[in-house]
Amino acid sequence: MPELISYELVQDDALCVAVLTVNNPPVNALSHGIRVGLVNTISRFSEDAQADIAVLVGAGRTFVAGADIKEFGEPLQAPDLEEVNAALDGLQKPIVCVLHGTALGGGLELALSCHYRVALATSRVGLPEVHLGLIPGAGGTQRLPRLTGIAAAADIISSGRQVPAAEALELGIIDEIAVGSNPEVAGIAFAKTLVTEGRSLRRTCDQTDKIERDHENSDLFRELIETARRNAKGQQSPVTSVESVIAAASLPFEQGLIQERRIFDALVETDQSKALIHAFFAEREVGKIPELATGKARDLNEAAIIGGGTMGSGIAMALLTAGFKVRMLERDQDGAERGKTNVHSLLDGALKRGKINAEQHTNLSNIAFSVTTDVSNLSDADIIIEAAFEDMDIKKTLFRQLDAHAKPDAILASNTSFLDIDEIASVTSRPENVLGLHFFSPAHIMKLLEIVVGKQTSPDVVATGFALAKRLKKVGVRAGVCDGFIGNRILDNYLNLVTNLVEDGTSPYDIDAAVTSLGFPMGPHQMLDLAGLDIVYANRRRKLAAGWVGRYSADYLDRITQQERLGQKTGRGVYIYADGDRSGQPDKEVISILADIQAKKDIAPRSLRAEGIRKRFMAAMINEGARILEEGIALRPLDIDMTMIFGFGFPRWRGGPMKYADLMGLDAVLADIRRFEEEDPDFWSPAKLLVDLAERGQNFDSLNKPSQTK
Ligand code: 3H9
Repeated sequence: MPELISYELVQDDALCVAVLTVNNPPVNALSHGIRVGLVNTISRFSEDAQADIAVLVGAGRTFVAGADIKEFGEPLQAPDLEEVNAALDGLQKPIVCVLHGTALGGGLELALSCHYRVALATSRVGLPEVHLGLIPGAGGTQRLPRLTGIAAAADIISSGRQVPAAEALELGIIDEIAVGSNPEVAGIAFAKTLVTEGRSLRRTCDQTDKIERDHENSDLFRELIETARRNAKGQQSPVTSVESVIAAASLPFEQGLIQERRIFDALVETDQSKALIHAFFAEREVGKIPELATGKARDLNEAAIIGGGTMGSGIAMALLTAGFKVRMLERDQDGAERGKTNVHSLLDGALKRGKINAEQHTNLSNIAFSVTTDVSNLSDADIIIEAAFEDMDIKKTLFRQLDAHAKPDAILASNTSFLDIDEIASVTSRPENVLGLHFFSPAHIMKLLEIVVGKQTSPDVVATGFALAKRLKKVGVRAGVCDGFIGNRILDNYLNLVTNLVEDGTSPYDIDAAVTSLGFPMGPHQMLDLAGLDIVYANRRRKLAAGWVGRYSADYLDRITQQERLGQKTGRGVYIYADGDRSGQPDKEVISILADIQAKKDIAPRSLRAEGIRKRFMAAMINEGARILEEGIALRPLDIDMTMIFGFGFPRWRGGPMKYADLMGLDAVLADIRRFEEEDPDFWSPAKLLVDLAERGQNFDSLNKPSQTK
C-alpha cells in the first residue's frame, strides 16, 4: 500500500524538488488521514534544507476531487482542511500544484492555497459544494475571487459548474496549461522555469487587486445575489455562496474565512444539504443491483426502434448520439416518412444548438439511421425497443413477429409505461431476453430510464440494460413488474389524490401553485397540459375498462378532453395558452365545469390551503412509495428517490420522497396520513411498511442496504 501522502526528492540539475503525492483512490478525497498526511509532509518540506521547491500532485486518474463527503455529519477530526491550507500559506519556499482530471471543492481549495497552479489540458476545476447544499468551506469563497474577481467567482461557485483548463487559465485560476500527460513531469518542468525566471513565492491570500476593483460595487453585488436566487429555485446555498464571495471584497482575509466557515457549518446541518448528499450517493448506488453479480452485459451495436412517434424518435435520437446504428420500423410508408422527419428534425435541432457538428449530422441522418416497414429487416439488431401504441394486443402481435425475425440473442425491450412485461414476454419463445426499458419524454433529454425486470429476464439482459443506460448517459433504475412500475405508479396515485381534491373543491390552479412552491418545476395540471390530456385520458379508459378501483374523480379532466382541449398542443387544456405562450392562464370555463360536476354529485366544495395541499401531495407519494417497497417493485428507497428526481421533477434538494419522509420523521408522516384517513378513508390508509418502520423507530434509509455488487 503506498503512503497516503508520499514525499520524494527529485534532483533535476541543480534543483531539488520535493514531490508530494496524494494517494487516496479513486478520487483522492481529503479524508482525515489525507489531511494529517498533508500537514506532516508540508512541514517536512518546510524543514527539509535539501528541497528548494515542492510540487503537489494527485496519484491516479485525478487530482483531489474534494473533501471526503462520507465524513460530513460526523464529528470533525483535526486538522481541518483550512489548517492544511494555512500550512501552505505559511510556507517560506514555493509550492506548485499540478491539476489533472477534476480538481473540485476542497481539492481546488488546496490548489488555490499553493503558490502556483499548472493544469493538464484535459483537466477541469470547480467548486461544486452547492450541489451538496453547501458552500466551499476551506477558503474557496475568499481565495477564488482574489484570482478571478468577484463576478466570475460568484458565477463559478453559485453554479458549481466545472471550468475547463483553458477558461481557468483565462480567468487567472491557473498559471499555465502543461504539455504532456504526466502531472509530476509537468510540475517539475514548471518548478524549473519558476526558479530560472527568479519568480518568488506568491500567496493567493495576499492578492487584492481584483477584489479591490469591486470593493463598493453594490449594484454588482445586488445583481449577483438576484441572479443566484433566480437560478437556485428555492435552494439556499447558491445564494449564501454569493454572499460569502461578496464578503471577500469587504472583509480582511482572516475574517472572510471565519464568516465562510460559519455559513458552511450552518449549512451542513440543513435538510437541504442532507437531501443533496443523499442524492449524490444514491445516484452512484442506484446502478448497483444484484443481477450484476452474475450477469454479463452483451455487446450492443445495432439497435432497432418500433414506432416513429414522439417517443420512438426521441429514443432513436438518444441511441444515435450514443453511437448506435438505428433502424426504425413503422407500419407503412407514411409512418416511416413521419418517423424519419421526426428524427431528422431532432438531429437538426442538435446541430443548431452545437451538440453535433455538420459531419456528424450528415452521418447520423444518412448513414447511421434508416427506416423500414418490413420487420424481417430487423434481424441484424442486437436490441429492439418497441415504442408502439400502449395496447397489450398490439404489443403482443409485435413481439410475436419479433420472436420470429430477431436474431436468437437479440434483446427485445418494450418502452411500455404501464403494461405487464411478463405478459408481453409470454408470447415469445425467449422470455429471458425480454425486459422493459421505460424512457421518459423527451427521451433524448430526460435522464431517467426505468429498467423493468420480468420474472424470467436473465441477469445478462438486466446487466445489458444498465450498461445501455450508462452509455446513453442516463440513470438506470431497476423496477419490478406492476401497473406503472415505480414512477408512473406513484404518478397515478398522486393524480388520483389531485383529482379528488379538485372535485372536492380545491382549485386546480391552487394545487399547481402549492406543488411548484415545493420546488417542482410544474404542477400536476401543468404537467398534464404539457403531456397532452388525451394520453392520460386513454390510460383512464384502459383502467375503467379493466374495472376502476375506488373513487373516480377525473370527470372534469374527461370533460375538458372530450371538448378537444388537449393541453398546450391545442392552446387550451386545464389552462388557456395565448399564442406562443407556454405558461398558461387559468380558465373560467374549467371552474364552471367543476361547479357543474360538484352540483350533480352533490358535493359541498371545500377548499384546502397551500400547506394542506403540500402535505397531502407529499404523503401520497411517500405512502405509495412504501407500498412499492413492500411489494419488492423497487429494490431500495433510494431507487424511488432517483426515479422521482430524474423522471418527475422532484426537487433534488429535497432528496426524493423517501428521503423527504426520513427528514420529516416517519412518525409525523404517519400522523398526517392517519388524519387524512379520517376525512377520506377511501383514498388513505397507511402502508404497512410505513407503520412498521415508524413503530420500530426506524427510517427508510435503514433499508438502503449497502449494495450487493460493486
Ligand atoms: C468539499 O470539498 C467541501 C470543502 O469545500 C470544505 C470542507 C471543509 N468524497 O462519481 P464517481 C466516490 S465538498 C467521498 O462514480 P466519476 C463516489 O461515491 C466535496 N467519496 O466517479 C464513488 O464511490 P463508489 C466537493 C467520493 O469518475 C467513487 O468515488 N467535491 C467523493 O464518474 C467514484 O466516483 C465534490 O462534490 C468525495 N468527495 O466522477 C465532487 N467523490 O465507487 C464529488 C467521489 O463507492 N465527486 N466519491 O460508488 C464527483 O463529482 C465525481 O465523483 C467526480 C468523478 C467528478 C470526481
